[in-house]
Amino acid sequence: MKFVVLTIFPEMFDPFWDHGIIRRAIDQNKIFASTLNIRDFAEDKHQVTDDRPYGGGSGMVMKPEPLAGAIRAANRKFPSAKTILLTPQGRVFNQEVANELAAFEGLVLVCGRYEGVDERISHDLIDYEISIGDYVLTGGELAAMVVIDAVTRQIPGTLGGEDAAEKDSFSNGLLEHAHYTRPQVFEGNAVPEILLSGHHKEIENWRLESALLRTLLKRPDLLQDKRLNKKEIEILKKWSRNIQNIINFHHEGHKEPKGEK
Ligand code: 4FV
Repeated sequence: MKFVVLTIFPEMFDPFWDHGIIRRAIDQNKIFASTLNIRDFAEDKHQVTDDRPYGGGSGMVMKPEPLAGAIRAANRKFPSAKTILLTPQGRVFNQEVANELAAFEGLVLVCGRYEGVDERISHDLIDYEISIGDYVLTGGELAAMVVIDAVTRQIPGTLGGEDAAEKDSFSNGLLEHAHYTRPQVFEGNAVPEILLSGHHKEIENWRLESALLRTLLKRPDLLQDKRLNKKEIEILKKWSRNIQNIINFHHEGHKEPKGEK
C-alpha cells in the first residue's frame, strides 16, 4: 500500500511515520509513505496556496492551481492510486470504509486547510471524499493520519499475527471483548476465573458474550446493522429469558426466579 499525503505541513507527519505499527510497516515495506508539499506547486514566488473567497465572507480558500499541480504530480507517480479529499462533506469513515480503502494499491490523501478547498478540485480531481466525523478540524492532516492508521492495520502482517485485524472491534460488527493481563489481582479486582482455565472453547464463549454484552450496553445501534449468527442470537435469547424471568418474579410475587448460566 502506497500513501502520498498532500499538505502544506508535511513536517506534521514525521513523528507519525516514526512510531509504532506505522514505523514497523514502513520498515517492513508493508507500506510506502510520503508527503508532497502543496506549496511546492504554487507558481508565484511567495508560493501562495490560499486566497479570499469569491462572494466575500470570512476566512480563506485553498487555491485550485497548487492543489491541481500536486494531485497531478502524485497521480503521475502512482497512476493506480485513488485520490481522497478529507472533508466534513465526505462519507463518514468507519471500519468498513477502512477495509475498502485497504484493497486499493495506493491512496493520495489531500489535506485541506483554511475554510476548505476550491470546489473545482473536488469536482475534477478527487475520487472519494472522506470525513472522519461530524465536527470541523483546522486541517485535514489529522484526518489523513486517522485513515492511514486504520487502513495500515488492515494490511496483512502489519499487526504481527496474520489474523489480528480479523479479531478487531467492528471486524465482526461487535465491540471487542474485555481484555485482561497480569497481575491476576489489581487493587482487589481479580481477572475472571474462566480466562485462567485454559479451556479455549469456554474462553471463546466468554469473549463472545463479553463482546455482545458490551455492544448491547454501549452501542446497541451496532446490533441493529449487524447480521447476528445463530450463536449470538442464542446468547441474546438466553439473556432475554433471564430478564423476563426476573420481571415475572417481581410482577407475580416472589417465586424463586429461574435463571440460566
Ligand atoms: C475534516 C473532517 C475537517 C474542514 C476545513 C479542514 C477541515 C479545513 N476532514 N474529516 N471532519 N476538515 O474538518 O475530514 O480545511
